[in-house]
Amino acid sequence: RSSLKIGLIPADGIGKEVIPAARQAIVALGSDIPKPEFINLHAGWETFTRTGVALPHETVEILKSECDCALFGSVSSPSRKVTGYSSPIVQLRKELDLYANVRPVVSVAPNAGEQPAVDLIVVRENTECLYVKQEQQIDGPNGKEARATRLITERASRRIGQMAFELAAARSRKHLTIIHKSNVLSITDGLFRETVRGVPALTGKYSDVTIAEQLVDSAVYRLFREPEVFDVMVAPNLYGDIISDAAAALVGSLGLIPSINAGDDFVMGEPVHGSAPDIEGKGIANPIASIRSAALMLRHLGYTKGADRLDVAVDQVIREGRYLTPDLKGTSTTQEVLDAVLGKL
Ligand code: NAD
Ligand code: K
Ligand code: MN
Repeated sequence: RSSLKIGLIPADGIGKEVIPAARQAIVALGSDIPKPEFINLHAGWETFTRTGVALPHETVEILKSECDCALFGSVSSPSRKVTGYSSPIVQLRKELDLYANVRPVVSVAPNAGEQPAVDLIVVRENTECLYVKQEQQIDGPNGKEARATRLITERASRRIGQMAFELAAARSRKHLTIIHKSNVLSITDGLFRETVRGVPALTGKYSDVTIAEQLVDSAVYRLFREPEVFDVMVAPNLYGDIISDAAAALVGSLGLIPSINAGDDFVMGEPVHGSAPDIEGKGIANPIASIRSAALMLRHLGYTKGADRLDVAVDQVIREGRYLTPDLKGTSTTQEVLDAVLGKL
């Protein structure tokens, strides 16, 4: 590639503050990556209130036809049902078949010599489970009655399982924990568990990866008690969402945790956090999750050197502790943290 076309979808709230920061960090990589070209794209609640569409057709088309990859910020989704509105991030993951949400959670030790206590990756299935959003409400004998469909397929479980084994095999501990609740949901979670377990036999690979299982509730408990037991965790969509937010608390802030939404043909970096209405517009959102998401995206595309440089710069800034946003008990602004990172780059 002579250039790298990156779609930017800041969307709502602090997404508009942190995605521009990630863009500047990418630009600072210079010749360590192909020359970046950015394409600004719309999506989100604000787009919906302005145009009546949360995910414009044009955004999807440009991502598919022109972009090599993308960075997504965060959307504000109302908790009540709004006719015609559907979360664009959930839709985008489906449209681009970004079936894996990969979320590394790593604590940065206060000094470089110490081993981090938390060093895990949550691999979340990204296209089904309760997030197929097939909900209905009827008037029944007990008043209103609401139901939701929870979809688990062999195909989606197999490919997310394979991605998880692949990631586990590349790590030093090579340990995979399957998260489920098949003691209660024996058919749906049972299928997920069996299918993931079947990946080594099916592929004839990953014999060096050790496999464990943990029910989702006790997995959260264990995560708080002894996070060091986990290496790679693979989970259906909803459990993966919850577990990765919980893991974020262990390392200090959601503002640190990056992710990629990855498929076979496309990758989209995205901070795990939402639009944070409580701090929106104050200029104090932590840009690190987005900068790290850019690093993950570049790493996924094979630009290891650029990715490493971003991660090292961020690690240095966190360890020094001079420029930290309020979520990390600091007093710095988004811009000051970005400047500190750019200084290291
Ligand atoms: P949130 O992640 O937006 O915020 C949770 C808490 O973490 C808040 O106190 C917030 O200030 C803090 N926080 C999050 N990111 C931060 C950052 N970068 N720097 C400093 N502090 C940060 O979650 P929420 O409050 O439950 O949701 C707010 C909105 O975001 C909702 O509309 C929700 O639907 C949406 N949301 C979107 C996504 C997404 O875009 N994929 C994900 C989660 C939530
Ligand atoms: K987000
Ligand atoms: Mn979430």
